[in-house]
Amino acid sequence: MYTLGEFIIENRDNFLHSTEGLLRLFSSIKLAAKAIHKEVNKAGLTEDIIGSSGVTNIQGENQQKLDNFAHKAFIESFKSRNVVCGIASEESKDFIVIKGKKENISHQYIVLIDPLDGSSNIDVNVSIGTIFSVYKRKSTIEMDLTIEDFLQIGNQQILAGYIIYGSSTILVYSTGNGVHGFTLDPSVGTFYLSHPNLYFPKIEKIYSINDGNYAKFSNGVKKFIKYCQENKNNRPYTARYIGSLVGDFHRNIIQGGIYIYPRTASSKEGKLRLLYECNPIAFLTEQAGGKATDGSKRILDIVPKKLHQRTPFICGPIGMVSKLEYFIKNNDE
Ligand code: AHM
Ligand code: MG
Repeated sequence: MYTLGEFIIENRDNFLHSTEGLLRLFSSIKLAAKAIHKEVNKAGLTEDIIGSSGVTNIQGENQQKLDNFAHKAFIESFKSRNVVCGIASEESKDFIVIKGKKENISHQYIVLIDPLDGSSNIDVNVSIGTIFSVYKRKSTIEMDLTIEDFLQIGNQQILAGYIIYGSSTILVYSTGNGVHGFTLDPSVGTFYLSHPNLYFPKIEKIYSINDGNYAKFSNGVKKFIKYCQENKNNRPYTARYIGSLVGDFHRNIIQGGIYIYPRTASSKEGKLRLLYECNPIAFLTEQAGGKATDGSKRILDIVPKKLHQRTPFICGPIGMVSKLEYFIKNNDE
């Protein structure tokens, strides 16, 4: 039974940056994840968790109480470990600067985070998650942070991952050497290695898309859905959609499937956020032998222009994603 900490130390040669920094980052992430795990498990018992906080967030969406709790839990946890110098969160308009001791070389990481993804699922006991992404700061340690420290291209990520609060709580991450999952044993509060080397399986059987938006999809996307539904040559596709990116992705990486949130007639930029959701999931996708694009461009090559930028998002096994790109290219462009 490998703990997450033991695994990091054992595999330290695979991480090109400071092992101490990585351990501190995970110390913060684990602490906040455990606090959220505990709150999620009380949902329904206390008024503090269920429902809206009454605030509209920067995304123009109704912020849930747990969104707010998760945002604060991660900020406080990162502040306490002297490893992160700046955070941008899906829940806050501007980036947050964390002052640290200047001489500490570990104190140079930038975190981009969606503290509670899939929040429409909180009140109905369906899986939700946290998605995180880590970069080295671009400015020197003597300078103030600038927006350029946060608007980095996805292929510069040094760590990306998610925590799924589902039937169990699982932390999945990659530092660029495969994708590994650790399950929380709540009785001892420890994450143990449970899913080493996650990789999209050869058999592709799932497509995940909110087809309630069907009328607003482009012809290419509509044709791909029909392609998945037709039973030619015994193609085995089935549809599964939770409405929680972390939950949908976690299932798809284990069982083999594509996740699609395309642009629609009413949302030309799509719905998902490039920096907090798409880049980290794209990083994991590629590390697991898959492909992540916006329909034609690799997600990890997109140059971000603003913090809360949205993008159409497709990720999954190479064959399925390439097929969808083919339909888009031949019907929409
Ligand atoms: P959120 O960050 O506000 O929770 O929104 C992101 C979520 C994703 O987890 C999910 O895949 C998608 O929004 C679902 O959107 P929809 O309800 O339009 O299908
Ligand atoms: Mg989200």
